[in-house]
Amino acid sequence: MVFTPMAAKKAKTTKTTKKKSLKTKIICLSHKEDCDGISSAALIRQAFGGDSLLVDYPGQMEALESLVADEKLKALYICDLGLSKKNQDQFVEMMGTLRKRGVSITYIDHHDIDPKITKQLEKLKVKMIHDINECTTVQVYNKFKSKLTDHAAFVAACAAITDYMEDRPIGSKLLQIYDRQFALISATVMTYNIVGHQKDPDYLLYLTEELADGKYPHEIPNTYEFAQIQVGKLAEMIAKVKKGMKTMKNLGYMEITDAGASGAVNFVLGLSGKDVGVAFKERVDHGIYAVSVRGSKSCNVHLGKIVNDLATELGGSGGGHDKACGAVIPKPKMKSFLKEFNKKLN
Ligand SMILES: [Mn+2]
Repeated sequence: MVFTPMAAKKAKTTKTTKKKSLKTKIICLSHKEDCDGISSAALIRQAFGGDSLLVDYPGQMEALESLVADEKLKALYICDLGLSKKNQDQFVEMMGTLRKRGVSITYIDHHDIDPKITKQLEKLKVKMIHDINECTTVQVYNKFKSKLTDHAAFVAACAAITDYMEDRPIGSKLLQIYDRQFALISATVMTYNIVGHQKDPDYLLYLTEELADGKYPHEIPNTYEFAQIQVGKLAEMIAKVKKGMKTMKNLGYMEITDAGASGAVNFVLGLSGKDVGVAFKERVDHGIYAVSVRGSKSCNVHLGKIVNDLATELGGSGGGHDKACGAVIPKPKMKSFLKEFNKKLN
């Protein structure tokens, strides 16, 4: 533009509207630890563009704080991140701050949620897409399929498999489109790449982008080789769990030092012969334990709800599904957690 006094005047008068148009950012905050979270972020990216912000449960509120401070934020999608008694009120407060600024918010999830919190979020006009019977990606697909490619159905089917929800009404229909073995191996390879790259945020973003671009896991370089290495580590884990696992009356448990707790927990469950398995790993820099919990098919209590209550009582946080959940427990309280959890399972 030629700079004339006229243009300068015009620029001045449009200053207020210019400030408004500074709000340009579209962000998807999603769960980085599993296929459902990464796949949700990929489909939101395909449908709406924008950037993905991938977090784990301990990092969830910190990331939200940075978003609350971001004046450029225009639209926020929050995927596959369940709330707990510890953080739900602060979450509502943050959503209130963002809504006051006119940020459009969509919350998509399938974890157990306090009905009181749902009501408060709905009152703030947060768009709630919440169904405990379908994984998050399947819900994202179902809601926004008009903006998505056919490949997105495949990504959603993979997420359903890894969240043990491929037998649900919508999830099972999506899986039927594909050869079952093809979907299973793709979902599994994707999972091993996600789990093995938890400390590599750039890779997780790259994976999200490739999925959003319509790539299959086998088209992304080295995914199968990487999965093979992860499988080898898991085989070593079986031997370690056999040796190091301990039991109480109602659960098996083990402290993990050299791998993720979530990779070991299914072995603790299976090899202990109990209906509940617990694996935990210290986060040295945070003074906490990251805890993973799994229940067997015959476990008939809602583990996510029990863990949410108990973790909150002990000054931590937690929650999740009936047979798969997690918690963050302050280091000195870990023994009490195991003892009390065992009691509550009676
Ligand atoms: Mn999920």
